[in-house]
Amino acid sequence: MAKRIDSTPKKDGFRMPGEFEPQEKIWMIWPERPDNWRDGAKPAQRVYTEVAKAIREFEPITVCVSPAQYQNARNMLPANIRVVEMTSNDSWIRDCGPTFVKNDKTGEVRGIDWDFNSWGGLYDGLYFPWDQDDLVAQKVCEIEEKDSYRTPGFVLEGGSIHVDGEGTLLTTEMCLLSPGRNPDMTKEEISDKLCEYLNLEKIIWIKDGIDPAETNGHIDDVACFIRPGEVACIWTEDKNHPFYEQAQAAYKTLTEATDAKGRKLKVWKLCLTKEPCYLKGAATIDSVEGTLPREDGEVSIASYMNFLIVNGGVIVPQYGDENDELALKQVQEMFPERKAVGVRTEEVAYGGGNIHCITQQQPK
Ligand code: KQY
Repeated sequence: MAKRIDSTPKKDGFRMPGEFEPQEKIWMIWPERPDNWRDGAKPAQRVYTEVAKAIREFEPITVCVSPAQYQNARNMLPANIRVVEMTSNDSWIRDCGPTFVKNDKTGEVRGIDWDFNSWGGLYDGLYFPWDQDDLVAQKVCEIEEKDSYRTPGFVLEGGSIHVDGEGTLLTTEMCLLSPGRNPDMTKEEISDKLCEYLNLEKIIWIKDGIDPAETNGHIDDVACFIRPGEVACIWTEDKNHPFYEQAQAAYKTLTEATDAKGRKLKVWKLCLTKEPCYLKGAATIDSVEGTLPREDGEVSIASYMNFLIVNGGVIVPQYGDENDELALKQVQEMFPERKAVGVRTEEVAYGGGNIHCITQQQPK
């Protein structure tokens, strides 16, 4: 039986592990909504299947699917991938699913069920309603029989944070201080909340992300911990690149930062795509009130930083860009002990996300 716990992870001795720590499994949600995904989500379903198969080479994976898509997903996904029926509003489990925390003494894993409001609620959220997405964390914890913490009134998405598992968190001011999340809380109050729930001593604030219109600048497009004391950061020397300023500023912040243990960080550079990823097939995306109109040629945010670390591997987004090979090589160099595997995911970028934000890891 999974219970709600009326305490905080820090008080109970739980901490959020780094993504590079051992994992039990990965969770995904099957894409289907035709007002986000082009061509009735069929190309996205094929790409999600490729991502799921790549992950399954390294560890178990569960895919959550609506009743309407259950049979299709079950038939498209290999038998060694678990499929469970679950209603949702879209397919972004990193953001609406639970953040798992672990007690190192007992080995117990629990979930944190943050409030989810579609990346900004009625202020600048991406779709309405989001009530079913907001239930995903609770449902995953029920299925896994993991007790969970609730944070009523406190909005957070998993893609807006990265941790080193040793007391340090990376995030952006653009996202966490955005008016659509927790407008009545100060930066200090937000920091205190994160420290209490994720068991942290230090937050490194990067100013801006690269997708203000979608997630208000999630950190997972910009930088992440690859192991304690070491981070990867987007990088370009091309002054005309649309993300030049953000990459330079993030790199400077990280090279000047120390972590919770007082270490100076080793910062690895990860290239950006040479060319922006332009949306194609916008005319096949249903137009409905309450979602942003879409047009061919608009820039889809495509960052190699949105890779997923799994047991023994790293699943790296590829976009058919000149820099795909270089990005894969750079990630492989960061993780000599893991196998870097590229998967073409421009289709996911057309829907507003990438490998990291369509997956959630459950620690061992
Ligand atoms: O975390 C993400 N990148 C999700 C973005 C959702 C976009 C919905 N169109």
